[in-house]
Amino acid sequence: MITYAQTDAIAQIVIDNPPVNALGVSLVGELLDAIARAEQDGKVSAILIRAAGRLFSAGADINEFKKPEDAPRLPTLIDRIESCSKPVIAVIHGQCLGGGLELALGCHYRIAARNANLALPEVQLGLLPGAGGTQRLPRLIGMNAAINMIATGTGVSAEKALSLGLVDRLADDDAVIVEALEFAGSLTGVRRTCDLPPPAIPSDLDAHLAPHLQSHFDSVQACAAAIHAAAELPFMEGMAREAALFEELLQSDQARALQHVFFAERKAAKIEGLPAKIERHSVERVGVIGAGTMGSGIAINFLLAGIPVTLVETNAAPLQRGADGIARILATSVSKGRLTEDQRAKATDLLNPSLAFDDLGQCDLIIEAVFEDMSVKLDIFRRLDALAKPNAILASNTSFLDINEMASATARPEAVVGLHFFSPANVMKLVEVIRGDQTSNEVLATCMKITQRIGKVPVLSGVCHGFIGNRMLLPRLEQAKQLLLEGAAITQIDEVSTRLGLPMGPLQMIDLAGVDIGWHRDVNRIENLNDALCARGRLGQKSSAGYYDYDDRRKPVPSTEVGSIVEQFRNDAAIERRTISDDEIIVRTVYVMINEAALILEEGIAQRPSDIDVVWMLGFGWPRWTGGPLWWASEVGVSSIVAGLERYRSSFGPDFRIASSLLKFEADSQSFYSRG
Ligand code: 3H9
Repeated sequence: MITYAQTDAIAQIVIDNPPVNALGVSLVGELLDAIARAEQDGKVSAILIRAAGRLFSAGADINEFKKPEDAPRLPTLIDRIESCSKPVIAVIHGQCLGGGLELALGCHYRIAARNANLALPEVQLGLLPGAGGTQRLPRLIGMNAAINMIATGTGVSAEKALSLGLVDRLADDDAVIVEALEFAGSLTGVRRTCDLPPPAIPSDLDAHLAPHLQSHFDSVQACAAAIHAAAELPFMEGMAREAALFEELLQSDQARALQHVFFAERKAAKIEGLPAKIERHSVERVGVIGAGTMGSGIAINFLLAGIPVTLVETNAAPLQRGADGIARILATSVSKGRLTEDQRAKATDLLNPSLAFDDLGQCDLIIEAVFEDMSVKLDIFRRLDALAKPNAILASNTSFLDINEMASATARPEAVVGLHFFSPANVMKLVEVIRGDQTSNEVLATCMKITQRIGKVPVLSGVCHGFIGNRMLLPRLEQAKQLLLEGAAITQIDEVSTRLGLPMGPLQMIDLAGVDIGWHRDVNRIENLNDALCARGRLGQKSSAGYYDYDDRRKPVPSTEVGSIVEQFRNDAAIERRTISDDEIIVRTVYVMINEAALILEEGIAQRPSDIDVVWMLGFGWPRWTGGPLWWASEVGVSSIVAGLERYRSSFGPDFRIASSLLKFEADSQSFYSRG
């Protein structure tokens, strides 16, 4: 796990623990031994700590937080490195994260390759840097810069690290070891971060902290407390304060939830039962059919990943609008500093807008993103079958429609798959990869890989109406409208969700998506509340009016007009208005989703509960600090969920049934997750 070598008078300790050089207990033990060996060796004048592979270290091993107390601990190792009598130099390349950066901070000097990224992302795991990071970093780079890194987990480039004083030297990627050896040879003494004076408290500290402290993450508050300790307490006392805060966070519900999220997002891309060695198709060129908001957003992902895109439309005007939209989004990214001008230019060059359907014949992956009409989709798949390359993957971005039916329009159903992006497709991280009855393993494996390559988190779903995410959404939206008719206020319904941490309630979500989805505009038929709103021109945020009125800044304000529409509907349907409790709203708009998720799992539509958590966190903004809907449901307790659903059973309509798996969990005192 580590190798030890000596070049002239320089000892080289190399961390070699693939895939990410996590600093687990046994590695820490080996490093302690190696430092002792180098210190005792009279022929060694300085010590390099570097790493094999593509990165320096991802930090402490997250799987090992539950290891017994007497195991060799990272803080002990780092203190040992810092107290070493010979100069110790960290040689950093690639990612240097969490405990990995803390180890580097314990070294006396740091040299970084230009490709390095240095970060303390513990806060995102519900933790704080617990191996001295909160005490050493502020001493090195000052309070405000340290707060930015520690309280947000945001990384800094090697160049920025140099300007902050976080590293002492930069080197080209392939020269960093040679330069580190030279640097080590020139050093005559040690320089310990713990000996630096405490950081000065800046006059604008409170203003600087304020935005961070609004976070829902308890870890952010703890980070702020630890950084304060760095300024106010002697080093050793600050370390003790950090350790106590770390222990407290480690036991917290949020930390367990956020670590669940970390592993859930990585597990989601894995398909159960797939052979370990599977041949993936190569994807050199992508075709996108439809240059609307969705198609353009999808195209941007591939362009930014360096993959050429043929964007096809039937008419020149929408094609031009799509290309202009893409250009606008790329330019905005440059102005916001998210993209360099060079990256923008390269992405733009890779776009080929076309009116010729036949151009898709060059593409390895073709994604249709036209409107949700099965007959249009069937026609597209028939035409694609006739012209696409033999190995091409034919994908639909449908949100609801049947992938198997589309596959049946081709003579190659094994090549047909769903790739359901979420809007805005260039921003949202989620892609549901829909497995049709005959989709081949090779096609699925390729889709998992290519969606990861464009920076997305793919989740496998079987075919059903709405797949995983939207299927859970539908009963939630139905119940929200029904609750409105029964007497709940619009704001009351939505606030139950926002209090849970969701970015918006169900009625705000209808406004965002468009009240007119499913509206029979041509016949102006009014069958439900949404239709009635549409008939008054209240189409949602896009018309500045839906369930709410919206001002210029899209702030939702309750609408009196909607109140009277609801009133009229209530009277027509002879529904008696009553007082509705928040408890009822949570059961009918949230517990009902948990029930749907249980059915989704029973039917094998989702592979595992954690995939459902990922879909709702990344597709719908479910709060990460609660671990996703099913992690949250396990915390609430399945028996409470079942009892709630029983209590309001009559509200859910005649076809409603409580998932048998929920009833079994209740009977066995189990849940979606077993608690360790
Ligand atoms: C810490 O340091 C606490 C200290 O302050 C105090 C201690 C007292 N541990 O993401 P990938 C696994 S807390 C264990 O797909 P990439 C990951 O699960 C730590 N395992 O690769 C996956 O496993 P599998 C603070 C880890 O190239 C495999 O490695 N550090 C760890 O897309 C590949 O990962 C962080 O929060 C870990 N620390 O991204 C950094 N990290 O193959 C967390 C990864 O079975 N890590 N694995 O699915 C990352 O951000 C990314 O993994 C990284 C690589 C950028 C490094």
